[in-house]
Amino acid sequence: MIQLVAEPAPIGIDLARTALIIIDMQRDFLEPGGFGETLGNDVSLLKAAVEPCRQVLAAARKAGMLVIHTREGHSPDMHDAPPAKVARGAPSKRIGDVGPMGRILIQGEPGHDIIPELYPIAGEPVIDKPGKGAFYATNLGLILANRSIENLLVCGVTTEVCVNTTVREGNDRGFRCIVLSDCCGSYFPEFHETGLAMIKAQGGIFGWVTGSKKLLSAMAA
Ligand code: TIU
Repeated sequence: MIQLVAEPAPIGIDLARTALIIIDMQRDFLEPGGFGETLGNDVSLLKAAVEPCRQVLAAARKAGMLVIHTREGHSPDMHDAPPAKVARGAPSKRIGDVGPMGRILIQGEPGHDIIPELYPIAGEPVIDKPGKGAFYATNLGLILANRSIENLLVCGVTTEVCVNTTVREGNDRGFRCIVLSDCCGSYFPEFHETGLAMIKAQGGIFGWVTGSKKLLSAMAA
């Protein structure tokens, strides 16, 4: 058990029943020329989350925790891509179009892959998800059940989109979701702050929020 300083309240967690889940730290969201940029975003805003994430990933590996990575994207035939998702908005390139990192948000393309700093190692499940939430149309719930996981430490991008959706899904499934604020990022700083505030409001309506330094010092104690 470790005792974590968190908001709205401290929480004790058993690391053997805790998974680190790193959401969509893909080149398509973090590097120029990918999906994030096609939507009109400044992708450099997500960079600050990389180093804290890397430190938490190293600590989780050292502690022998279950580490799960997710990637948002679609199969090359795009049968799993809802037309409403592909057609929406006025992006410079749509999902499936060819960009500098290959086809936008398509599995197997360079842009779909996880950034080198956080690259998965052997034994770490990588969940390919067609939606925002990591539970939707994936086997994440099965993987967590098979390892008797009760708590999720959540990192990744973007705070108000795929992180928030996954936390809400996890909360409804009974997981204690603890979001590491500096390990998440958004193209909209105000959405990052509000996204975290929504999770921890009302006594932690969706979960807890803490920072990587608080987690790392609790794990070292
Ligand atoms: N992973 C994720 O958050 N997908 C998005 O599309 N996010 C945006 O903020 N656009």
